[in-house]
Amino acid sequence: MSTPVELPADGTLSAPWWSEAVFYQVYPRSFADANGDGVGDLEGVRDKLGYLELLGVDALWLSPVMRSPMADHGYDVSDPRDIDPLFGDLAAMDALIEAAHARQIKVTMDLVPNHTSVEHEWFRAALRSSPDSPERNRYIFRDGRGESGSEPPNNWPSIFGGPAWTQITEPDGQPGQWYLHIFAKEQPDLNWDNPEVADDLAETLRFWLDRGIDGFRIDVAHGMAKPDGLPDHDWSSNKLLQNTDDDPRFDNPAVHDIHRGIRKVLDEYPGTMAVGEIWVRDNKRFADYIRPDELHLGFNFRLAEAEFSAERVREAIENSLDAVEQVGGTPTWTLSNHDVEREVTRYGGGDIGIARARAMALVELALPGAVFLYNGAELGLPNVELPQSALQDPVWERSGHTERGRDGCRVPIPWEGTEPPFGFSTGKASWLPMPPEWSALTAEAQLEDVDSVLSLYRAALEFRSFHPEFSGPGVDWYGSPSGCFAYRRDGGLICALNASEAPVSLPPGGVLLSSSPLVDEQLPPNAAAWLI
Ligand code: ISL
Repeated sequence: MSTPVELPADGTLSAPWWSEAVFYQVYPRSFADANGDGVGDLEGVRDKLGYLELLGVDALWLSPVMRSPMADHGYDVSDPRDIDPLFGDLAAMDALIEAAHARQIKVTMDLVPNHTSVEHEWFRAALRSSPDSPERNRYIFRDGRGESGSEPPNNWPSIFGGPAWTQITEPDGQPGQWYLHIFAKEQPDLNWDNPEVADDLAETLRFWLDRGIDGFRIDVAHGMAKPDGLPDHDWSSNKLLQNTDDDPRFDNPAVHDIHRGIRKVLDEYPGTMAVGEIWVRDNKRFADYIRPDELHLGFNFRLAEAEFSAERVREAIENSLDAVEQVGGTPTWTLSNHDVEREVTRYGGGDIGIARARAMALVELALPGAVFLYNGAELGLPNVELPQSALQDPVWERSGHTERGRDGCRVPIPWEGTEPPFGFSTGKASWLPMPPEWSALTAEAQLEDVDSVLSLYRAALEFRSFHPEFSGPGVDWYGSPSGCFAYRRDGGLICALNASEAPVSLPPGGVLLSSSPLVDEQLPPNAAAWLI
């Protein structure tokens, strides 16, 4: 892997900020609620910048805050160039950007180019217009199959369950054409063969870049382009919320021109960046998205998918490094986000889940490249088993109540105090209920406890940004006992993981940090350590 370089004004070579940044994903609904309506907002985020500075993150990624009827909690955008009143207004966004920059924290935001909301003015115009109109041509409308057109145009399912097509009623009151929605029916897919769509995205990019945004996370970056003729597919092994590499809904070759277009605009704003959400497993095909003229970073989900085993985690790391090496790109690491089960729960829950999540935080933060933390990971929050009556993810309804969806990882952040909503809201309630036992996990309680998950993260982030041992793109593996691994960075940092059931000796070196206390100078099971 080669580290990308950029030439600053003084002529010295340095790596761009994003290439080793720690990004912190704020899920705005769940982060901090300043106006007391039970839903987080932009002012809430601004209030917590001191905490984020203390934690030591370099940049924020805000999940969507644009205008939206919230059918998919903001991933259904009705106006990409405005802030939804639930979260504030443009002035609140400007104030957040300014305040974050004053603390040297960059601000990046989600961009949702694959689809809009059904409430977007384009979609409303499409419904009012005739089948062959330019208004319809901004989306993917087709006539239905069967004699009366009453069958969907092809057999594609939606990622969230049910068919990927919905039939509309034409302006004359007759059953009419069908539109494609890979996600919920409230999220019609845009027609990326229509140049108007790309022009509009460029306008949106410039709109936010002109306001000082430092970059974008591109939602479903492997989506957008669709195959000619929208062919039927054999879906017998299809699973909800998942796609495979042969899935015709994703990773079609024309997508790369779309990313080149995005990159062109970003290049007009030096120092800005884009990271794609890319669910593509083949390394070569994944790497294509981060070629020098496409996206700067691509989310790699292998680490988030790997079970807690030295073999699986090492495989995930080697695979990810191999992928980016093909194009001289930068690795991107993440253990969780707003779509997946939180790592504490994934690794077994309870004390063992926390121990393993602490260990994996050190494994992740020692790697070369960019790291994305999901809000609450630094507090060791588990997934929450919510009562059915509380579930809000569209997946719950669309799956006919067979798939609970993603609300369990979206429960608001406990900030302080002993009772829900734990300072999350200035009001009495939170949009999802918070477990009473989270009183032990509040940021306030953890800040004072040197052994807390939060203290571990703070120490790790500080070492990572100030120790030269974390430099260089290379990762060399040591021979290790079974169930363990150790790797060394070019700069000299060693990271050792013990996922076996017995304590193990550490490689030679001074211990900088360990996720659990050493026992007789040995690394206990479910722990990791940094040495120099
Ligand atoms: O296909 C998948 C994984 O193999 C899906 O998980 C899919 O790519 C993913 O759900 C896309 O997620 C993003 O777009 C969705 C939104 O609901 C998610 O929250 C967002 O992260 C639709 O905009």
